[in-house]
Amino acid sequence: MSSPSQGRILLSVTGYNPRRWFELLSRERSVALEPDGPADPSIDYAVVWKHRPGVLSTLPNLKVIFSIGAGVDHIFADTDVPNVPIVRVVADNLTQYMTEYVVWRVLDHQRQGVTYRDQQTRKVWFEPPQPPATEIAVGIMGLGQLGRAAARALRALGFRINGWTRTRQDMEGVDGFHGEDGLAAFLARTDILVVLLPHTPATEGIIGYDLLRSLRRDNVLGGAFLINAGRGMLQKETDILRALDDGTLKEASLDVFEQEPLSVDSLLWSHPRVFVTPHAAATSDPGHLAPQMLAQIARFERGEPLENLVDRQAGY
Ligand code: NDP
Ligand code: OXD
Repeated sequence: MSSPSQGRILLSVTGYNPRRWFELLSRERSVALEPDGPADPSIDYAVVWKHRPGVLSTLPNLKVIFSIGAGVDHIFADTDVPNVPIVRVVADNLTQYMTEYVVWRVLDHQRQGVTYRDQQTRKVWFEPPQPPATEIAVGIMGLGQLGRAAARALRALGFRINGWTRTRQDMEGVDGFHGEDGLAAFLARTDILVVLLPHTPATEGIIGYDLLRSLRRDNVLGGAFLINAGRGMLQKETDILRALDDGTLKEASLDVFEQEPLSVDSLLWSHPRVFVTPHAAATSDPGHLAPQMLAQIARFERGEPLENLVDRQAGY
């Protein structure tokens, strides 16, 4: 139970109903949905998803910001974030969901789901060539918590794996590339591109026509494929449509979009070779994460270090 001496939590969420988070965090702490006035001294912690810009800088005693997601671009969208530690989500079940999503989409592209669904609507009984995983290279942009787990699962299925990171990362069974200098070589040997990067100033708009044009198209699958479950702001959707329509890309699976929800006017919805999901690849589960945040707060108050801290300089 909360006691009056304990710092309160501000729960600042837009875009969905935070009721479940409120219930779970309230089991141990007093939780506010808005500060009590312009300089509320009672709030020590903030738990946020797309919070109201400016609200955090009004809190004189704020000690830690907890992101409800693994990505923290929603926090830095506010240009006035106080200089306190930011903790992001790292959780086994989130990683598992993302691994399932990536494996699902890679296998659907490899095993020609688009072709078979089309054949079924036309009642066509035809087996196209089935290239094995061992002849297909999946290139993963971002080998962090999520990218590494996806790489391990795809590797176990026999796919060849390339990884692209900001700093050099060595991972067994993965051909590693890093930095701007490593990008061209990474793309040139990638058939299926999986994007699991954070959105930062350095990655914004990186998935454009020139990048897609650099993927390997002359391969056993007869073209290049894009899977983006990182962030929509990494991609230029007009470039993706152009690449699909001129054969630069064969198919795309997109979980994230420049604007969310995706506009009903977007041509991506009805493109026959695009698979759309509503930012649902790996959803933060409050039942799993709220206790984790409360445990971190308790450890922090005992003077122990916080885990899963964001590097403000790098932006993720
Ligand atoms: P991590 O911080 O663990 O990993 C990020 C990876 O991206 C690292 O390998 C990092 O390189 C690399 N990276 C960052 N900037 C650059 C750059 N400029 N150039 C090259 N590589 C770069 O993040 P997670 O794996 O936990 O999550 C990744 C992203 O997935 C999140 O930021 C979020 O946007 C997205 N996400 C989407 C969800 C969904 O449902 N669609 C759910 C959860 C997360 P290095 O190793 O050198 O640091
Ligand atoms: C996240 C997300 O960043 O849900 O965790 O996208």
